[in-house]
Amino acid sequence: MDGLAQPNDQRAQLEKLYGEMAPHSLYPLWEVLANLVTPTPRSAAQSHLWRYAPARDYLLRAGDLISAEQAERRVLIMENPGLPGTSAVVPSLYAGLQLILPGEVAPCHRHTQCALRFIMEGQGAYTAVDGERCYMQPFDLVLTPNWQWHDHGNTTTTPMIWLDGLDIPTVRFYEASFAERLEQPSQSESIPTGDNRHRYGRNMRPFRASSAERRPAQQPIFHYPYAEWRESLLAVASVDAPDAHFGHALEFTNPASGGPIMPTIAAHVRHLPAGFTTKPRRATDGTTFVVVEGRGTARVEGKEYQLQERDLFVVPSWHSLELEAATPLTLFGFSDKAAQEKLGLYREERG
Ligand code: 1HN
Repeated sequence: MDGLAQPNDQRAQLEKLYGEMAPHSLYPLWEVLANLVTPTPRSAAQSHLWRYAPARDYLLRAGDLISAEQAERRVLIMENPGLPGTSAVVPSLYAGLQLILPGEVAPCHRHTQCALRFIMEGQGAYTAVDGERCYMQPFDLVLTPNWQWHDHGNTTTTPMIWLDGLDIPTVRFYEASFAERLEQPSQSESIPTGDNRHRYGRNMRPFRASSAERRPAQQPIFHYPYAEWRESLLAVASVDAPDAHFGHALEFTNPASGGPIMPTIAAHVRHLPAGFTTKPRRATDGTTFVVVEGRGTARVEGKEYQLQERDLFVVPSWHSLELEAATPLTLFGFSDKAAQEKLGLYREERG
């Protein structure tokens, strides 16, 4: 054996080898290993703030140019500036702002992507999910679980705008997208409004899997009203000392599992008393936030964002977040923590 080539030769000979292998779809791991298996996460995503007022103006301009029916869904994608061309807010999730104008219908379809809606503005337009209409109020959380028929309609006199959060990039990654349209634009209303909450939402369920079952066993609830989560969060805040990293925080749960709201997406709300500053914390779930109430500052890896009501911002994986509340500050957030926990990947670090 002559041993390995000398350094000068080695590079040239390796390059020659790579050149000959590449047409055969073979590549050297040792050239890319350090980028494939990093000691800590290196997100390509960036932290970013979307001010609500200008986003709303663009959305209303789109409303003058294209109907909900024509667009199928009239949505401005909140694309992460570090992930151009991906329609992703973090690598696994999608976020967008959707507008439905008075009299409009966003036609009925279903798909394997699951969706949440967090209502930003308007009063009483509906989302129908598998035959049941849910009339939406600001800051309600509404789910459209995987493969459930859904359409939206606005029978009110004012525009309705909400945040859509979907696992589109996750489903794309797994190459598991299926979708279909219903022939008619709206599904028929076969179940009375509120039925999901009456049957499954009050720590009750139909007795012994009886004929009173209306919803899929794994996703019984799809409406989490603001009036209820706010009351809970403020009641907790009035008796507990704030957690150093979160303030006061409550997660939305799926009563079927006691776990996160959907298989891929988790969502929570948090409340910081006026003047409270959190200690820094980072986690592997990049999180998209909505400012529900109040003003404050978010510091993400040293970058400062001034927060106002209805602003939206994203904190990528393993980016340290500190929050400072100028007034009482309430945030909604969603992430892929649900999927990461199932895969044994979720980690956090508290500073
Ligand atoms: C969708 O079905 C909705 O139902 C919103 O409102 C946004 C983005 C991509 C694919 C499907 C909706 C969507 C979407």
